[in-house]
Amino acid sequence: MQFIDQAEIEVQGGKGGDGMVSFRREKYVPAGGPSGGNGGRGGSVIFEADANLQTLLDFRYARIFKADDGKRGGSSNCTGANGKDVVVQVPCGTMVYDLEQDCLLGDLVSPGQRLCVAAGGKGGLGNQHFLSNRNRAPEYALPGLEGEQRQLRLELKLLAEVGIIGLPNAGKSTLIAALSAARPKIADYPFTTLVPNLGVVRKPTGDGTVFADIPGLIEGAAAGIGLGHEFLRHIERTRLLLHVLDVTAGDPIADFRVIEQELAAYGRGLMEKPQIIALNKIDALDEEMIREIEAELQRFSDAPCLHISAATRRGLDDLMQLVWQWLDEMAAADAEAQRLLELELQAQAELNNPFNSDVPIDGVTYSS
Ligand SMILES: Nc1nc2c(ncn2[C@@H]2O[C@H](COP(=O)(O)OP(=O)(O)OP(=O)(O)O)[C@@H](O)[C@H]2O)c(=O)[nH]1
Ligand SMILES: [Mg+2]
Repeated sequence: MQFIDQAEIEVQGGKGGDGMVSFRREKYVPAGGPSGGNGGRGGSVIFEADANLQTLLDFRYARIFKADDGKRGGSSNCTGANGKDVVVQVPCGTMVYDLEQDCLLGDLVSPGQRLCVAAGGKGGLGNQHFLSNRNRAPEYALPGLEGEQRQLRLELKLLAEVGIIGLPNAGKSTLIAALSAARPKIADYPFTTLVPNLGVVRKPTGDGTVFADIPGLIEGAAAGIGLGHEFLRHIERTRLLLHVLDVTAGDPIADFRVIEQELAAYGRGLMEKPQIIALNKIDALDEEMIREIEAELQRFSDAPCLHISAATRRGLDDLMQLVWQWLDEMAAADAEAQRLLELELQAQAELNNPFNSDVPIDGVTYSS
């Protein structure tokens, strides 16, 4: 499957229906009043996040989305029918930007979440609205308004909690295949993986967490070399990085530094993300040399170093135990931060409540 994670499209809300000019014609009533109804509202274009979609591929082919126009108002004060909304399904993790204004309109994260990207125009008022003492027979009505029109840029950022990063050929795909049901291509040459692979890894409790195997990063990735920008962008939303390092490579320390430099050069908080180093392919190197690599690494990185062999699954249990522990700690810290925020908001609301204040407001002192 082709992985399309950016698209430019046009969306247009429907035009509102025109208001109607008409007059009542009733038997025995010589001059009936105005009875033109309002036009219906134009339909809107609405995005909806769909958990079953993985890419923005569909937007390669369909680029213009237009909602129906509202119907014009009728006689006898009948309002015209509203135009039908167009609901467009997008993958979870889609960020929607207005191209002209260069601003973020919204971020569709959870399944079912909706965002109106082009509102339909209002229907025009019918002539019944213009009846007044001075004008008993208004001959005019308002036209419906145009719907909103926008050029959008859609950008998909994967919603994975854990990002598996490393140089090409480090064993990232082998690791995600060992941990999850994902079956990416694995081969003994660099750049086997060209699009991120997602895999759901089960905790001992049975809950699933999404891991992403990010295609190999290389020197210059932060400057866009080797699709680097595309891949680094996906790491932005992960909570934890698993840095896979091939201990059998010529210079694992230099390899580690290449990735660190790219994370730092890209910025946007990638360097601040919690990181675990997985020294991979330990089945193919003697233990003493692995310890030397680890000692050297720890001179400039305080990330924990675990020894694994993704191919033979050695060390994976210990690695995952640490991953779950860190994710649990982060979730607990988030919950605590949320609880404190709510307490703070509650305290502020109480302070602002006039019934809790002795200070006179408008000359009156409230007391509870
Ligand atoms: N001996 C040994 N070989 C491994 C291990 N893990 C991966 N390999 C081999 O290393 C090679 C590269 O593995 P991949 O999983 O494709 O590496 P990758 O990091 O996904 O590479 P790219 O997709 O190119 O970035 C393959 O030949 C794997 O069989 C390991 O633990 N031990
Ligand atoms: Mg791969």
